Amino acid sequence: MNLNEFGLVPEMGGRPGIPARIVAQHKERYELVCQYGHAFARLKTKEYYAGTELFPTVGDYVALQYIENGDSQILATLPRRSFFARKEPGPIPRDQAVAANFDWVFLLQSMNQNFNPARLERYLALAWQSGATPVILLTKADLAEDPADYLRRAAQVAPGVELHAVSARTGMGLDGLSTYLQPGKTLVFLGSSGVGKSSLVNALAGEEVMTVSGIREADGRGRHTTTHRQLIRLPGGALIIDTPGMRELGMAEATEGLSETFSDVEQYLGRCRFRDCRHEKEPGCAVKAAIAAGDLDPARWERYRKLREESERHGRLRRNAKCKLQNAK
Ligand SMILES: Nc1nc2c(ncn2[C@@H]2O[C@H](COP(=O)(O)OP(=O)(O)OP(=O)(O)O)[C@@H](O)[C@H]2O)c(=O)[nH]1
Ligand SMILES: [Mg+2]
Repeated sequence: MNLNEFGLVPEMGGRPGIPARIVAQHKERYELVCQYGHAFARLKTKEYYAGTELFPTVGDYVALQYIENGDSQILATLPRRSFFARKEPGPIPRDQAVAANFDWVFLLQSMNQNFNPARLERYLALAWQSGATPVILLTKADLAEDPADYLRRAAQVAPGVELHAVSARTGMGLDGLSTYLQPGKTLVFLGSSGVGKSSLVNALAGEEVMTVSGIREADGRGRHTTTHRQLIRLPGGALIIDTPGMRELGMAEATEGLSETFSDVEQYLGRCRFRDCRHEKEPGCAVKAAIAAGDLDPARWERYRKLREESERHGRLRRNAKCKLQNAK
């Protein structure tokens, strides 16, 4: 098998072993592709548990010691060109890499109760931070009386981001995705359970590669059908990472991602009379002036402020936790 069919393989940088790409993770066992085809592997514990290597995630390229009759061994994680991280759910201030080495982050929301522009802002900040380009897909367009209205409301919180209305059921809007679905390019699908991520993978693949199941009628929520991340190669050669719907998307540190997402808001920062303006009651505040003039939506300003606080807080806690660990050594 030619590994280039699974994307652009990075340099091995003199590492031992052969390159491979992770297509799925099942607890401690990884499924991957390499020049010999599909294989299963486990981490070489010495390197990984000594803390010198980043734990691989789906989409990662790794250096592999191939073993023909049994599990191969993952020796190292090769440098990533993009990765999507969120704050790991739970009390420990750690980041969790959801997927790696993709060209586009597709953020999916469906045209029903799931649609939520504030949640979209949160996803966008982390998506821009990933190093790849976000694209918004508003799914289940067949259910909406007026899909253009959803597109308009999403565009208000996503300046400069490409938006598409699609339906896996009718095929509407799928042609518009062909610019992204190029051979060797990788896309990751992210969004709540039930928005139709796997249905869209199936529609694009032209066959049922992922299991799909109905949403709960009462509140429109999904049933967490997809339980592990999976990299799928479409017949045309594009690669999609399908992910399980996320229950919560905790902010990782995303300073650049927030700047990109909220460039319309941040343009007012640094224009106040006082350099240390807190944008509360100070005279000459450019933010308050923009709100008063109707140029800046006060609700968007508040959401920006909250996300930034969350991002900075997580960064602080994470660094402190690291310092403590280092001191304890
Ligand atoms: N009407 C309509 N229903 C859709 C569409 N796409 C998906 N659905 C339905 O939405 C439900 C959930 O679809 P899935 O593809 O399993 O959703 P998912 O995002 O993969 O969910 P998780 O795997 O739980 O994260 C299923 O009943 C699908 O048939 C669409 O375009 N139109
Ligand atoms: Mg799914």
